[in-house]
Amino acid sequence: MTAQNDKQTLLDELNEPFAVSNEAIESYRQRGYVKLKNVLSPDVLDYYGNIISDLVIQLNTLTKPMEERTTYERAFLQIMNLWRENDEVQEFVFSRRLAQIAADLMGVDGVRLYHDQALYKEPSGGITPWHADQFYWPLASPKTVTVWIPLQGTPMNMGPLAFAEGSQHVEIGRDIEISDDSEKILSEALQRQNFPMNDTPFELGEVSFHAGWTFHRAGPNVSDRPRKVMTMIYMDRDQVVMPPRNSYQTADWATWLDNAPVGSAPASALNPVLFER
Ligand SMILES: O=C(O)CCC(=O)C(=O)O
Repeated sequence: MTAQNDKQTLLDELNEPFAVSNEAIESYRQRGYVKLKNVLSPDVLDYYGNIISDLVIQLNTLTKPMEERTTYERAFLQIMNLWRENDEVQEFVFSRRLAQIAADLMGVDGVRLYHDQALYKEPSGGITPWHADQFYWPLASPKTVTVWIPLQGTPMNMGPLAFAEGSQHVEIGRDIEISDDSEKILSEALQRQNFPMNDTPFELGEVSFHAGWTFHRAGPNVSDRPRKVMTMIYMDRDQVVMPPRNSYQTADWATWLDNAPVGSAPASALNPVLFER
């Protein structure tokens, strides 16, 4: 096989359909997340993972020692919208397969990209405190979902993503940013309400999808390897921009939605439709 054929095989895999079972869809809707095995092959993860890692190293500006960082900074290196930096990363982020799964889970006819982000938890990196992502987004409907793609198998000592099952259904803690406070307040509130927690390893090729209002966290990385993760955030194609409710949403509106008019669909070049039926 030529290198060109090899590359085409990887691209085909990224764009071919993936059958999502009714059970997985039902589980996502009830629990607010789902973990799916064998969504991407080791070859795809290796090829695109290397390109993403090179870009993370190139673009990262967070170099101060762990002891001097805030809780948020200790959680991960966070590099956003890599698709705009590199054509091959764009191929990965624009995967029709992943966007189709997002559409199936949300039960919508099409999805747009909100933004992508690499989240690299370094060895000795700290916890990711409990939070819900949609606190940061000026989006009217809860039809948002993040795919969390570990670029290596992720055992417990690397800090896999963990979920409070069903927590998207209750309106607690929707005004709390990621912080020591969010960890304390939310872990107490979630325990009080008896949400079961799913905190389990990820096999290579396994990914999770979690809804914008599902509370999630991750443990520290106590291994000697970086926990490399790529994520894409999708929204319903017909999602509507709402007036920002906090300073983070004001910033997100400009950065990720190109200040699309309130009340309209976020339809600028920053938010391409990645899948449509
Ligand atoms: O990777 C992590 O530790 C946190 C990920 C997360 O919060 C997210 O993708 O929404």
